[in-house]
Amino acid sequence: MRFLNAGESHGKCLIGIIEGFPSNVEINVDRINKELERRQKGYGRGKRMSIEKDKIEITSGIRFGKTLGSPISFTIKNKDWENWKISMASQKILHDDDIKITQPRPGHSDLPGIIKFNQDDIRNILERASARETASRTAIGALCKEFLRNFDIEIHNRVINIGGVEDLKIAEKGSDFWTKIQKSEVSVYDSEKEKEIKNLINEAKKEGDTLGGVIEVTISNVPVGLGSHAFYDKKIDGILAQNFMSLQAVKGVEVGDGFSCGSKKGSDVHDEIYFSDKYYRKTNHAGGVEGGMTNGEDMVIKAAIKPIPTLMKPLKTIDIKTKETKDASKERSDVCAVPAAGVVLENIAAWVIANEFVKKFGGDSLEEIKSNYENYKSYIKER
Ligand code: EPS
Repeated sequence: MRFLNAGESHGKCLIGIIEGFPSNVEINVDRINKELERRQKGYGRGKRMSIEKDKIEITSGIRFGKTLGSPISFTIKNKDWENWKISMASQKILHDDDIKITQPRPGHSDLPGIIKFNQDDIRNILERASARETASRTAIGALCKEFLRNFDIEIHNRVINIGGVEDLKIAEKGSDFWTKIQKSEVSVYDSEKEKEIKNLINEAKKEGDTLGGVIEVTISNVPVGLGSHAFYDKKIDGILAQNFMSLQAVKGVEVGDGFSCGSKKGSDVHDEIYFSDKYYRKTNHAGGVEGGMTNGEDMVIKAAIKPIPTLMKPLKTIDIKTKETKDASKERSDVCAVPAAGVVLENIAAWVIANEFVKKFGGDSLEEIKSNYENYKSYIKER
């Protein structure tokens, strides 16, 4: 499968196309819209989210609620476009030169972007760099989740750190674990930590500052053998890392114990192998990946999100027109978008897993893939 997306933050709409999606997959549009709604929420979001009400409009590839095997295309409207028709017009229209943004934000794509693309208005870079783009990637992932449902593959995320307040509690990981996290406004399990984090966000907002954090994504019921040890671009951890790093503001990705492996001994890092009907491990330091392949345990991937570079109390920068020291530009923005990023990462993971699944169990229709998958499962039972 492959996908393309397009759209500026304050343009008319976002667009996505997926090619190679199998036929006969039932698509529940309400569930896709629910994912889009989840992405819009989270404590610390700015005013833009009260303007938008993201909904997918399918324009091809689905008939009577089932995929056709032809390219699936869709749009998501930017309601805010009504307020930006002049400053984001595609036609050559007369406009005031004052609308140009010339004070790049440290940490943003502003400065490298204008140099690389030979622009003198930072808006020509920031519009596409904006995390608004992630609405279309969420929709693409949500379509993939519809496919993965057929194989009981589940993907969840939780926030384990915002601004230094950590929620690492997993001891009582019961049946309500994910439901409780989904209900939390900052995607944590511990309600005390939630309060602490919300206070921290309020403080950062007052100070004109922003906050980042760490997200953990868990993928369950993945069969052994997605990805491959045999070639660098087939290793599933490598593919996941590339896709996770491509999310705006991600500065680090860990699989399983990740960076902490560096200070441990081999005997504390590697998960011993047991057998009872099937191979299993009692620990999961590897995060479900060994040698670039899934090993049948839960896949656990973390991503570090830097604080958003748009500060209401701006950092110093250089004006690209005058070369004078100035305050960095301010755009309406979020104080903390970590919970939203968690939803996007879930859906990015859905894209990667669905794609790998289709590669491994290849076929044009859902039925064909299911039959290949069942064959593989019976083969695994014999191992
Ligand atoms: C963003 C800036 C804000 C965010 C936006 C990402 O938008 P605006 O400049 O319109 O206030 O709200 O996020 C979204 C629009 C979204 O849908 O997630 C940025 O500069 O990255």
